[in-house]
Amino acid sequence: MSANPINLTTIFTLQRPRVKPPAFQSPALLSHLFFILREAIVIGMALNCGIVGLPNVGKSTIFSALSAAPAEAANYPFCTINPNTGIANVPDSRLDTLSAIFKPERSVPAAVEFVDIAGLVKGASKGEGMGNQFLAHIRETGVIAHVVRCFENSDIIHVNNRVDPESDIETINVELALADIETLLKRRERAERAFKTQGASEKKAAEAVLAALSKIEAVLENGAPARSAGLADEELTAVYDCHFITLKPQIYVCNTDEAGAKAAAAGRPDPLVQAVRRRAEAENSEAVAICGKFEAELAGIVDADEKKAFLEELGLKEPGLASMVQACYRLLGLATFFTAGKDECRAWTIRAGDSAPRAAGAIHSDFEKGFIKAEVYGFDDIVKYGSEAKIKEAGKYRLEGREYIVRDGDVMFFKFNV
Ligand SMILES: Nc1nc2c(ncn2[C@@H]2O[C@H](COP(=O)(O)OP(=O)(O)OP(=O)(O)O)[C@@H](O)[C@H]2O)c(=O)[nH]1
Ligand SMILES: [Mg+2]
Repeated sequence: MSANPINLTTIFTLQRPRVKPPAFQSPALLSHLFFILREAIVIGMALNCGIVGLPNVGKSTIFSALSAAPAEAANYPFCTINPNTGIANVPDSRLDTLSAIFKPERSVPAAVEFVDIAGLVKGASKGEGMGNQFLAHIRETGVIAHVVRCFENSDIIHVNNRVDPESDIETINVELALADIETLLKRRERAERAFKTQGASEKKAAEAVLAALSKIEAVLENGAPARSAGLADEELTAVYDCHFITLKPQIYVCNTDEAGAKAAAAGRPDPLVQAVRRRAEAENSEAVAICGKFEAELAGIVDADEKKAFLEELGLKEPGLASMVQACYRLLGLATFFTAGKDECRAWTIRAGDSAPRAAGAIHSDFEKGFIKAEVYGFDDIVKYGSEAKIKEAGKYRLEGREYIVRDGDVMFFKFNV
């Protein structure tokens, strides 16, 4: 069999076949669906993220900056009454560097989908405010970005009339846990009914669901998130259809003023940001500090030099939004590899630890099925040597096989047979 290199651009224009979920018939099928959906996070839209927080903390401002889409942002609580979905590019300066070297016709970053919902308030799960009805819109996202107000401004109303990140976080997390308890109770009722009325295999499935639900209930009742229940894969599969919000990884986004973002960039976060960081660390999560207002203005600047000058004002190397997206990647255990050529330079999202054929499958399933080998070099190599020819001369251009575990930042070219 001879290697059959394919012009990647012809593949990129192909429509990716949509994965059709199997019917919910048996635990095995359900488990299959769970893994297909987990795959979809990696293969399809790459990553999607739901934005939560109290009203008026800057969610829509950050959302607009992310997607450069006009979500309404206004100085009154509950301004957002319709969920907004936007697609943002994953900012990655490595892709810019590759594009500067290869000068391709197009440069395609990875994408993240963001869903912005109305602010939640204390009592949301009992119908207070407007946020609760929108929680459904974030149930199917992969990660939650919890925006916390860390800027003082007496002109911008805070629902509790004081800027207090710790108490704000508690309010939101309790509401999310209560929303999950509501889902849990409904699911339990269904499982109990199935247990009483159905045949042996359905009984067994219902039993598995009930067991997983009681583990989750125990933590939720203590105000802790479902993810702290430490469920095994089979248990997660059993309750997959509940889409528990607190089962998703959550990052905290401190919305600071410009001074706060500057201080955080210089490694001297202010006390409000520090409080959020402590909280995030205690949960094995991450907190990023960004100035939503600044990021929204930055997103409107097209000229690269002007953008750079604007960033330098805050002492930033890249937009704060980049650190937010990167934190989501880390939490979800995602990684990036690149394809680079004259036609196109492109960033692809995979799971950290994926093998070369799996990475090939992120481009097209045929690449994975017919995988023969991959030509690989590291992003650092192209920076160091300046061209693929020089990388080859230096003996750094590698051929890797099926077992190769892709490293974040690898530049790859796949050879395959169909
Ligand atoms: N000073 C300052 N104001 C900000 C910042 N971010 C947002 N704001 C202002 O705060 C107000 C509320 O911002 P939004 O983005 O609409 O808040 P939200 O969290 O989406 O609010 P709801 O949709 O009502 O839940 C707007 O007037 C913003 O301009 C910031 O970083 N600094
Ligand atoms: Mg809003």
